[in-house]
Amino acid sequence: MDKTFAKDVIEGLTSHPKYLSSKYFYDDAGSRIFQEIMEMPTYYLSDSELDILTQQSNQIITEANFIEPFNIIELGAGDGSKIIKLLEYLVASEIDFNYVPIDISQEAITILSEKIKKQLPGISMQPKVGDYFEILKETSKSNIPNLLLFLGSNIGNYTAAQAEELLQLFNTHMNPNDKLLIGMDLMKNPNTIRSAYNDPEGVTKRFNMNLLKRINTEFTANFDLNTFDFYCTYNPINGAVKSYLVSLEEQEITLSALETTIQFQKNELIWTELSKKYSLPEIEALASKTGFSIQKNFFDSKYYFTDSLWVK
Ligand code: AVI
Repeated sequence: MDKTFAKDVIEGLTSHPKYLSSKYFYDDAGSRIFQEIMEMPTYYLSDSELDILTQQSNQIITEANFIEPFNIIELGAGDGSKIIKLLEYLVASEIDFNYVPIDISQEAITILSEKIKKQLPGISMQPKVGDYFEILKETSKSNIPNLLLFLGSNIGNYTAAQAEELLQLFNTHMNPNDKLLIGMDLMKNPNTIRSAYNDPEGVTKRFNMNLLKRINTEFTANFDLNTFDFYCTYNPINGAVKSYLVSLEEQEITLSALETTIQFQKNELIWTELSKKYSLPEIEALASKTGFSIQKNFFDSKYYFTDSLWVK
């Protein structure tokens, strides 16, 4: 049993209001549903970042100005769909680099490795499954420069305090000449943002519901998915998309393996995810608060998203 997950589930479901962390969405089934989300036309984030990396990989690498060889360390690499254009550019330009994708899902890393090997045979790659910081501790010992990638608006899933803590930790594990390329989703027409998360096909709903399924499997719980719904809101003032599961009835859920029962009122919420959208001044402030400065922002053609290059 994953003891941290167990502790977090008990803590979250016995709190008022209830919450669960979206970091637990990504078991193998959840990672697969997330790939479906990335393919949805309304989920513009993937297209925007793909646009940046297709059009501007050359400028990003020129701007980073590394002595070769260098490492590209991708935190939360997923299925590799975000990075492929950058890797293609590096290979085509005969640049000497080593790719280190890191993810918590073994299945995602296996899919990624096979895909990259097939598309870019001969690439130097060391895929790793596990905790970012354990792996970063090791890579920071090497004396070749590191370009850290934290793409896909992954930072948006952290609260302000968590994001600061995480970025400060990145900073601590970076050598003076290392750089960070961080993907951040920008504030924009609120309807565009709402459609990305409130999809009519219900894929995002399934993504959230999968967390209850996971709890059923891992802790022998009896969540009946038919008695829960999905709800999400976007607040254009603070840029927060917040996702919830809603109990459709008053009910008691038993988590047998954790010897815990949880009471739900009718329409009671479980907060499952924050997806934060940033303004440019907020990005500046976050960088400087965490020991970085922005070297350059790379925007997509619609100005929906930035891959922001940060230096220590
Ligand atoms: C991984 N993360 C940046 C996604 C997001 O947009 O917050 C996860 C997601 N949640 C619902 N749709 C996609």
